[in-house]
Amino acid sequence: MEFIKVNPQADKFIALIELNRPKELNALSRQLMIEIRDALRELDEDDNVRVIILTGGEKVFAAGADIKQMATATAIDMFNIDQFSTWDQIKKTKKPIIAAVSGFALGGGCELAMTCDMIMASETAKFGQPEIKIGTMPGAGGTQRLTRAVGKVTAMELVLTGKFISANEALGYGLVNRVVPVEVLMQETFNLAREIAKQSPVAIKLAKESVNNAFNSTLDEGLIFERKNFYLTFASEDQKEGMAAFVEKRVPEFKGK
Ligand code: DAK
Repeated sequence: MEFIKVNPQADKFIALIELNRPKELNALSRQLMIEIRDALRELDEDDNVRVIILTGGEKVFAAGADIKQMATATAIDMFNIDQFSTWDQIKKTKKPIIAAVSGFALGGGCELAMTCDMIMASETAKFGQPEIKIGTMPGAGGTQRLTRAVGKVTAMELVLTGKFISANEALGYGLVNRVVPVEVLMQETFNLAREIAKQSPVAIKLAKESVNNAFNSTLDEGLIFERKNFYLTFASEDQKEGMAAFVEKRVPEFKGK
């Protein structure tokens, strides 16, 4: 891996992916996105991983797709390069992914954070979809995920002006889970990951799938989907263990089975 660092056991059941292209402000080159895709595939299959944290480090999350790489591309070049396979893998990952965002999360960087399941932000985080300023528009879900997260008028303003918002504004709009001082961002992100990692991995994956399904279905369809996944948890050893532990007043030991 040239542009990311991966630690599959950064903590018990928690993997860490760190973007590592500091001179280019973690611009999301094609190679970097391929590395993220490959890392996520592996971590999703690793039984010792239950939660994945994705960060860009303290200075910057990611300043967007690599503009230098895209600048002279034709529409057909963009069409032929199957960039979406990398983005689709993030979406397909069954385990929860938490983005830890410090500094700029712009364009594809903001889209990358939004493709994750939760976003922890430092006070220095800045979010934006500035593609409009370079003559294009969001292409990796910005118009869709941002709109669902913050609502139409705010998404419209951000997408049409390209302006950046602060971490606290993002919190107000419901784009991020929490804003914390930069020095404790990773600590707080790991705390959140640990809370999730101690639950049943089977139930976590089914619950994640159900929440995400809310965006693709009517309420009635979503409720049916939820119900099926709820039933499915009763096929797991973890559900038996969780409920037995409650009755026996002890801490459950989930195995992901
Ligand atoms: N791409 C390539 N290089 C970048 C970059 C980027 N997005 N952002 C920064 N850099 C490079 C700069 O060129 C500079 O390199 P050198 O000149 O030193 O060689 C270095 O990083 C430091 O940047 P600055 O000197 O500009 O640093 P400042 O602190 O002055 O400014 C900034 C920071 C983040 C405000 C500024 O760099 C900036 O505005 N960057 C561009 C932000 C932006 O427009 N982002 C959106 C890009 S378009 C898709 C998937 C994704 C996308 C589209 C389609 N498909 C799957 C089809 C996404 C598109 C985008 O994200």
